[in-house]
Amino acid sequence: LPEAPSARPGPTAPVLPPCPDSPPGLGLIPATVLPAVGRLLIEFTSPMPLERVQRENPGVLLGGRYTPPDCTPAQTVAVIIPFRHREHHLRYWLHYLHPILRRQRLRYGIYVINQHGEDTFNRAKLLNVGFLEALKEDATYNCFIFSDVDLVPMDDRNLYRCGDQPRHFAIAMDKFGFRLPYAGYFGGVSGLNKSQFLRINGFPNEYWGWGGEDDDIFNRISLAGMKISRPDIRIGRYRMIKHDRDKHNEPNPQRFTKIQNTKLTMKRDGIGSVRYQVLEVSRQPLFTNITVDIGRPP
Ligand code: UDH
Repeated sequence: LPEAPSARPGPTAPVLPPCPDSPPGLGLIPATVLPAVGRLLIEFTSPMPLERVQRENPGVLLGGRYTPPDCTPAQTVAVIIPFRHREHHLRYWLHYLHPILRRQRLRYGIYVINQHGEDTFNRAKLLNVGFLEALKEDATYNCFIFSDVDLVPMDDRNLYRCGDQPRHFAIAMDKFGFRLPYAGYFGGVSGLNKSQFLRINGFPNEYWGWGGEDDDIFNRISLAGMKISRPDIRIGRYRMIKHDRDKHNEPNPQRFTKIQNTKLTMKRDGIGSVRYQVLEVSRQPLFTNITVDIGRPP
């Protein structure tokens, strides 16, 4: 009988070379031979059916996992998305990001951390949950990219990888006129490796509602003696999907005083103190959905 093909590489399987530092083919409009323009065409007009995204990304495995077929990546990247009631944004995000991440030759998984219920939203706490739950799924994750669901990079040379300092990716958003809104801005899309994340005790759990948590994270990084690394301003460009303010994510009036106290709070409030209950883990074709009860503001 012919031997059944094995999913696991046997002892004779070829050893793939390491993935390149600068993956070839980036900066080109996909599937064309136009000269390298760097920019991708990003628009959010017609609705994006998930079946189409699935069809166009056959290499992506259940749960939104991908491994390059032709090389061995240095890192394993968990992309963590804080989420509630943004299904149509998620479809665009998956449509644009899967091809970009594949072209970047990353080994990655996509984790949508869905806040259960209708209590006040808490972005940073969801990101802490994403860090822990991704590691439960795969202990080899060593790079964590935290991305809002409505932000799509306009240039595929903005590599979703971690480096020797925490990385801020979304530095030139359309809504801010393609500039940093202020020097210490760390919102939108950011990335830390496992040891950088643990060094700052993860993210704060006590920012309920909109705003401040990204500044608190910036403070944690500075207080830990690290520096933010950023791409070139011409490369770190993003389109944001336009939306109205969400329900139950009103601006947090405490944010201004809270960010004055990071030095005190970061020791007790963070990845070491996060309490939550996972209600469901569901492996979809293009992402893993984790629905979680994170409680409510005191
Ligand atoms: N998010 C959700 N659901 C929510 C709230 C937030 O999924 O109900 C997530 C989502 O990933 C989003 C991120 O948290 O991208 C950040 O929240 P946000 O988009 O509300 O923050 P942003 O600063 O917008 O992008 C603020 C409101 C802008 C109103 C503009 C009206 N023209």
